[in-house]
Amino acid sequence: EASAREAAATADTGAPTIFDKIIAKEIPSTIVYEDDKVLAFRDINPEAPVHVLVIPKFRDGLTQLGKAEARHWDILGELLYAAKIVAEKEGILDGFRVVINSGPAACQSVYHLHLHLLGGRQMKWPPG
Ligand code: DGP
Repeated sequence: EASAREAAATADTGAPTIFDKIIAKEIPSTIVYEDDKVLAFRDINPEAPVHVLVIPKFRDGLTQLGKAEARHWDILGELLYAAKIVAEKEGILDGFRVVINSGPAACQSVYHLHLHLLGGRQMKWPPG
């Protein structure tokens, strides 16, 4: 039986996404961290007390982790380090989780690479 989450998964068409509008501040979001390359904002559908999305401001073909190329090394590192900065700001350095859904089989629904930072509760393993 397909969950609503699985049903929301879409294909990677390379088209602009809602995250471009969030970066441009054309639609509102609750921003928790921003620098010249990275934006972090609260997920609209939180799965934990802290659920922040960390995204590159420039997509450069990086619709999903599965499309990463060597030229993306720097931004991939920036995203992971920004997740640590946000975890510290949110007071969850004692335990947090970072998730990247890549592609339809992982239920990716927005094709602009993003890292989910989750915490503020006891996380379980394995994930679904
Ligand atoms: P993923 O399955 O990894 O592609 O997750 C995409 C996430 O993006 C999902 O948890 C919900 C979130 N999201 C989608 N649209 C919006 C939006 O307009 N604003 C915010 N803050 N989050 C959004």
